[in-house]
Amino acid sequence: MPENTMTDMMNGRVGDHVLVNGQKNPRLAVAMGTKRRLRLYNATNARFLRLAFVNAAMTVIGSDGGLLEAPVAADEILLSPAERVELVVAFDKPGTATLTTLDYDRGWMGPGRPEDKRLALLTADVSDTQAEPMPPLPERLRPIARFGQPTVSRRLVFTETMAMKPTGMEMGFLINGMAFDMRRVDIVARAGDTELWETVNQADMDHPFHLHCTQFQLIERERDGKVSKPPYLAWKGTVNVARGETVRLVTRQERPGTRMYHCHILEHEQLGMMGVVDVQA
Ligand SMILES: [Cu+2]
Repeated sequence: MPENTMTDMMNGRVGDHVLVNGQKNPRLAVAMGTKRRLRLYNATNARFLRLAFVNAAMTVIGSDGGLLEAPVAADEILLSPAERVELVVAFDKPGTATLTTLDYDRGWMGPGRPEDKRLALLTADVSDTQAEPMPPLPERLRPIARFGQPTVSRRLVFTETMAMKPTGMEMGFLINGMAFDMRRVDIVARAGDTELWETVNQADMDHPFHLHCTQFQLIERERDGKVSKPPYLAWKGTVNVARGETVRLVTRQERPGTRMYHCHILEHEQLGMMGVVDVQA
């Protein structure tokens, strides 16, 4: 494999092809009226996938952390690196139905922004023979417990720096002005405490934020003073914090020990965008 270029270091390395289960645009044969449950996991290093299904209807039934409370119809889904979503796709029209990408600007830096729209990821050939009728989705999938009032709040500010080093320009990706240091504890938390984490992206690129050893619930997003609530309650392990955006989430660590939180783009995490939380009993 060739070494990372400067563009790879800045944006996170993006491959030339997007594969689904190791194949380029694999085909699926289904009868008209079929519903299929698809689990999508963005396992790319740094490609943001804004997904749509042409000629098939998507219903979201799960997130990173399992089932939602109820199914939610979706025209498009933004899946940042490491995010997951679980869908039921209804193939009701004969012909081809394609899982495709729409344009999404994640704040690409420098030249060589890859073409991100109209990539055919998966194609279904829908026959005109009617499938056996399928049962409707249940109205309720499972309850999701809401957190109580947080007793601790934290603020994590993401920034990018560029410095001239003897080896050339070097990017830095920082949380609260600091690059990752394995020997430093950034946050001391107590097991069982409900915590509000405010992640503030003051950088020029989106950063998919991941927290280890637990899950969280998204509370709200804020941009230019405008607050928006998420369309549904879900357990999450990774959330995209878009450039210029503040994302508030609530979480609780149950197990004592030290662990990391970080941007899930490997180059960003390697160049500093990671911290240590020490959870005490
Ligand atoms: Cu990042």
